Amino acid sequence: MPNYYQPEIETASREQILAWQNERLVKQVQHVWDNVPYYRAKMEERGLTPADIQSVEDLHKLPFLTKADLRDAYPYGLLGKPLSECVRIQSTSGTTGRRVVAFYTQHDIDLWEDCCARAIVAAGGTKEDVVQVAYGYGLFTGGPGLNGGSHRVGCLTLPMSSGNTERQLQFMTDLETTILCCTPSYAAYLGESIAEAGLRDKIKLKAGIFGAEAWSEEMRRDIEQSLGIKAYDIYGLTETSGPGVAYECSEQSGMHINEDHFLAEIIDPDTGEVLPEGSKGELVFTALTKEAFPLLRYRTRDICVLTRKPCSCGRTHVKMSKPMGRSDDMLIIKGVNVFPSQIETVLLEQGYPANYQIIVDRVNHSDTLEVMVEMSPEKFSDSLADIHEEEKKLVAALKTMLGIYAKVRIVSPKSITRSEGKAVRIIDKRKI
Ligand code: DLL
Repeated sequence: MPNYYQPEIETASREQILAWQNERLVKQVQHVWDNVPYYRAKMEERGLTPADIQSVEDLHKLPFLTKADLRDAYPYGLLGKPLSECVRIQSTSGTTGRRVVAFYTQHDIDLWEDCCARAIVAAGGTKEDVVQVAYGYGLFTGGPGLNGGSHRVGCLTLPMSSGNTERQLQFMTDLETTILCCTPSYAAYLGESIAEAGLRDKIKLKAGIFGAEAWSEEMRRDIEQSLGIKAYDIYGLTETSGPGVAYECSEQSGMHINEDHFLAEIIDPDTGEVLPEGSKGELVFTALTKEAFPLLRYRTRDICVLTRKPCSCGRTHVKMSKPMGRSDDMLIIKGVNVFPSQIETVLLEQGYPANYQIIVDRVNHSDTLEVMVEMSPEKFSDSLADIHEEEKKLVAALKTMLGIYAKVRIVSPKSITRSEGKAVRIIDKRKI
């Protein structure tokens, strides 16, 4: 039995989970009312007091928080504990506007690491494992989160951070790493590098825990093949601690949300209306146990579906689908909604690697979409006629998926820059 499986929590009955959530929500709303004037003012605007929130049923009455609120309240406006009780910050990689800074008490860090430990155990991790953490360390939550979780499980933890691929492979082979944690795009790159270096026989990996960016089922299959592992998804965001809000189990059909800590809702992104279970919409989280950064009804912008279908692993916590893109990542091209994940699905289905870029521009007042993808070594051809034929096939497949024309450019292998963290896949020149 793995030493960090928590069946009393992870397989608790729905009634038990609801009882925890009701009790914790009431307590958390009081905590926020007493300590976060920014949110208290939002509640007062609606004529609400903590007495109006008696259970999860009342959650919908509370106002939302958005990234704009985090920016308004930057840096200390949403803090729920005195600074003297905070021991850490983490921050988003945000490229525009002010960064989002999240705060942690020691208690918050302990709970965060518990959540990451559950993810490692769900991927088959035990204290016998050697875990290579190749997410970035520092302000990004990936490295510190999985590092903490790995310690809790008792694994030998390699705090590699991202990059320096040669050194990653050396440690992976010398120390016989069994579990790899990094972004899926970096995992794919490591897979390529292992094949190139002829190291496949020396790799002892059995599992990978990959997240922080969108990745398709086709990409999962490619990574599983190239690394000879089972690849598990993990989800989270800085605002709610970091990785470990939700994670995949052996069934690999959605990620169990740690519902004892995070209360999830799905809303219509346009109206804010709460949608019934099984609907596709924007994921909203209420942190039930966080002290220093206790966000209530935080809009993630991630679009997904929640399901309570029984899971073969025995866990009872609700599952979220892979995010189907972010409502703010969705491209609107000639009035048509295009999610980058749809393009990735077509490319991988047609036998191309996940090394691609989407370039959007506006020419003569009309939007243009171009997809640049690397030729896979198996399809390598010097013949321009062959390449042109292949491009035509891709144009047709993309048209079927998206309903609009996309120009396709097949480029030589290795010509698109590899990513060690989150991949940059979209270049929207309309915004530049
Ligand atoms: O990416 C935390 C994390 C680190 C998650 C390591 C998993 C592993 P942020 O930098 O704040 O935090 O970015 C959060 O990344 O709102 C999603 O849009 C996206 N994201 C995170 N995990 C996944 C995933 C970390 N498994 C934002 N699939 C989120 C798709 C993901 N998108």
